Amino acid sequence: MNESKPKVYLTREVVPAVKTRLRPQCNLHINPEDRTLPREDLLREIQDAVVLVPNSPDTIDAEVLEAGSKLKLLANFGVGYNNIDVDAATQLGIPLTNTPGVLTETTADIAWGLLTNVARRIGEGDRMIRADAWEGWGPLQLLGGDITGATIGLIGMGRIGKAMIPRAKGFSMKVIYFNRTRLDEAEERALGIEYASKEQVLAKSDFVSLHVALVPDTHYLIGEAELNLMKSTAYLINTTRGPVVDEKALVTALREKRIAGAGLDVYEQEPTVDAGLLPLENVVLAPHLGSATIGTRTKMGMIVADNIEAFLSGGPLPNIVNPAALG
Ligand code: 8YV
Repeated sequence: MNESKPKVYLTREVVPAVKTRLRPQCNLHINPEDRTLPREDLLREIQDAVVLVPNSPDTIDAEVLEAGSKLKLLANFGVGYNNIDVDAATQLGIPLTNTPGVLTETTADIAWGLLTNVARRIGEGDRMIRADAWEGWGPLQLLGGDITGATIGLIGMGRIGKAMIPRAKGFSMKVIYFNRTRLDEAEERALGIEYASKEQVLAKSDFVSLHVALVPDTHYLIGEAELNLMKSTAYLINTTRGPVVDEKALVTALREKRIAGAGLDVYEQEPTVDAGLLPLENVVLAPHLGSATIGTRTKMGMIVADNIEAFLSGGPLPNIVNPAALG
């Protein structure tokens, strides 16, 4: 390791190909433990880091950024960056990059997996078999909701929201959507989707899938009032960020069967999952697996490396989120 080269600190491991690419160019340090970096370690490691590669569980607030007096780049491993105080980074002149595009299909796949799993009660069946409680086929056993031909409501129509459309069309579903900014009508026609208000999407859909970024406006986008608008036979799928849904309100809605079920990949206080969710059969719980494939995590790492290399060579940053940081 060449100590004269700039220190690049990764808060978590990456696939070997990414390390092979970065090592010759920098002084690469990686959290040696297979767990979220404790805050005191982050505050220590950032002191002499020139580049920090954070992950979504790391809180990169003003205190952390100010401790990084040499910090010149935040190369986030992930597309979402709600864990980073972007305004503070911008004020300190620290550019932030992310990894858009490469996890779109993978995240839509996990949303689809949760949707099929919860509607067809696969998790419940799996638990029944493992508990040695399956007494054989039954005509009324684990009857679920129909997917083919149902109506799906997509809330958020960015890359991942759009990637849900061909999946839904493959199941002959009607697709309605709500987005802060409506698409133009020609695009809606081309995609075969209909715009509706958030309330109408909630009221009309058999499946509601969330694809908005977590920003102040989308915090608790789905709470008690919104859950009450949904059909009692409908399912909620969340693969974006936990705080988009009021988890306590969701527990109540699921417990009281005000909705049929939910498929969740994200939680309000990860890795803590509201204890009320755990005994419920009508929810499928995944541990933030949205981008977790070998191919996607490799591509994400390569985008992180692209941005670090661009920074080291003084070139433009391909995925800068806060250009104002550069003045
Ligand atoms: C990542 C994600 O696994 O990219 C995102 O926004 O949520 C996930 O794909 C996570 O952010 C890693 O830091």
